[in-house]
Amino acid sequence: SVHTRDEVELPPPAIDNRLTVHPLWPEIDRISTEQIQAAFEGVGGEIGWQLFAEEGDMRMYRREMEVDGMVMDPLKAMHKVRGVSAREMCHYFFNPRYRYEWETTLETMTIVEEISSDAMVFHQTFKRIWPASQRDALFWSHVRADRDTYAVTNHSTTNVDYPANTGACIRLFVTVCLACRSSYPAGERPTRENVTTSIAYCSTVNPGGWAPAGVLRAVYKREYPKFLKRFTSYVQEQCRGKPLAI
Ligand code: 18C
Repeated sequence: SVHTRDEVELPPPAIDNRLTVHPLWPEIDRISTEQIQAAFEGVGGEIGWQLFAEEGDMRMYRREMEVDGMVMDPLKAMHKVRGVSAREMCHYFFNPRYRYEWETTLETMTIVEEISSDAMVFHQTFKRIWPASQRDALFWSHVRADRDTYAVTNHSTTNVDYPANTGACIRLFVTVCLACRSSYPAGERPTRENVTTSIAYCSTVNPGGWAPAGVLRAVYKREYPKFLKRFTSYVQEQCRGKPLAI
């Protein structure tokens, strides 16, 4: 075959038929559609969004939100990355083969179910932050092309084989969307040299149980910029010298 292993495993341009017959499909489709639509909506001037980190083309905003005394600040980040496509970005974010290489909060990752080429269920445990209990998460992950956008949506789910709050971990709940759009000069062919990808990353994490607000907001402020910078430069490194996949 003329395809490399990476090329055949890139996110498919259309929804995999195996996903559309899965019991989770209606939820996966609804939440992914909502998340992708909201991802590139502006934060500038909107009430409540505050800029908390800025570096080069990266801007991170949060909205302070507490529910029953628990911090659940939604986060929205915008970034621009040169030399990689939206599809490549999403490939590295979705595919578990690369996760330990860029995800620094991770302790363990288990594939719970491989639904289709574009959807999986994961169980993850995270590094413990003193003085809070360790956290885990169980979530589906779905990658799709939606008009000019490639996006990965992750959202918490349940599974009888992975019950919450039975061991050392407290289950947290997460909704994450990484939405990406490529652009290149009009009239030119896209290449590694002229392509730029705009990224919108949105995340809401419900800690699931008590966590000191001050510690949590400090972790949040440190870890989100670290994640986005590390992940985007990881993808740039991985793609260097490889043919561009649009
Ligand atoms: O989106 C990201 N990663 C994806 C693939 O893993 C996936 C993951 C989502 C889970 C995000 C929740 C991570 C919680 C981590 C808690 C422990 C951190 C320890 C770090 C110390 C070295 O979608 C990238 C995710 C980037 C995560 C940034 C950190 C967000 C912190 C939010 C608060 C979490 C509350 C946990 C309670 C801790 C008590 C103080």
